[in-house]
Amino acid sequence: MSEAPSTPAAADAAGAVPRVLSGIQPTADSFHLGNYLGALRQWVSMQDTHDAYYCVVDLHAITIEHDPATLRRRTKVAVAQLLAMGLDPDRATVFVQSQVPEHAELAWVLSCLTGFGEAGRMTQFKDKSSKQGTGGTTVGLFTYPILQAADILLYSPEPGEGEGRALRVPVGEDQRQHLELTRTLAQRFNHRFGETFVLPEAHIPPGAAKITDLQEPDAKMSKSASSPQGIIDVLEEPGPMRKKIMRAVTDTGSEVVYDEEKKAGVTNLLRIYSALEGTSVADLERRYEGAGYGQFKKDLAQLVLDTFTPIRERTLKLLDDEARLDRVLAHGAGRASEVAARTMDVVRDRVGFVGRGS
Ligand code: AQP
Repeated sequence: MSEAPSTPAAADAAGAVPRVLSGIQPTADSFHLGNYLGALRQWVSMQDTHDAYYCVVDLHAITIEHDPATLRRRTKVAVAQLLAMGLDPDRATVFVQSQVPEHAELAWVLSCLTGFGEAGRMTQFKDKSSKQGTGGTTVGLFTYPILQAADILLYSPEPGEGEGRALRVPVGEDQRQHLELTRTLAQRFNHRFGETFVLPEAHIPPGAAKITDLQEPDAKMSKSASSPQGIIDVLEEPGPMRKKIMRAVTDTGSEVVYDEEKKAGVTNLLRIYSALEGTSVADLERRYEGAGYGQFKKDLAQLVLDTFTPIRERTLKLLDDEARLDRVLAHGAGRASEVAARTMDVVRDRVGFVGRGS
């Protein structure tokens, strides 16, 4: 692994390379189709055009009850999947959040700038806490979006060097509100302590921003909330994967047409098909006119299998070489730490903390 990205990222009109930062939780034994289409596919393509930082956010994963050995295993499986999907540790900085302690430090500073009511308005917190119940809801779950803001702003292009540089965040639609909070906190910090953070921009893919549950097409496909029949895992065996798609909820009709209100199930499948194949929904509707749901689902299942089988095989191979994964992570943590440490030096100074050497 070389120290600098081996493929130069494309510069913008001002000659600066835009930066990209995103994270994913290691909260399941596999990522799912929603993660892939809503976020991860963009991570891979953006490594060629951006100065890319991608992290597995294990600090976020402990906001709900967890088992230490499971978390450790899932973190490794997450990294292996990211590499198997095409992330190249020479072109993108791939790292684990807890290996860069500045994430937690900046989160504390930002939490002291966040209103209690402001944090309480986050809809993801409301959804997740209502499922956990009062007893199971932690303060960490409440402050989750503030840690996410820290994840992003730590990689804000440097003051001085950073002028004109963008900070992009590829995420699904569900993260839009958290991104807005991040922008608000960046603005608040800049206003109180001087220009420090670039305001990040959400990069939400049109069409695939919200993939829904195969059994409950009005709900988001989710690692923690979907039933096994409602979710397509990237690492799923071909047989069950095909069956789930064939059994996906549709309506009583037979026409393959896009209608969010009346045909939420078929609409979700059309979105998936369109995103995976790169064909417009209108073209798919024409292709399947009069064909019925059976043929449509069969072809979609094949498309999903063709996409995920090579990723699954590469992931399993990567997991056989733990030493290599550890080397990738050490390399990624080193590169991420350089940027994070520089940002925190500025933040500590601006906030008024006394430096060690002074
Ligand atoms: N259904 C989805 N459609 C499109 N994008 C999605 N993402 C998640 N679900 C969908 C995007 O995947 C990225 C990583 O998500 P995360 O692991 O940080 O947690 P999440 O957003 O809360 O996703 P899950 O699967 O529902 O995880 P759990 O159950 O652990 O909370 C994000 O960019 C997200 O937008």
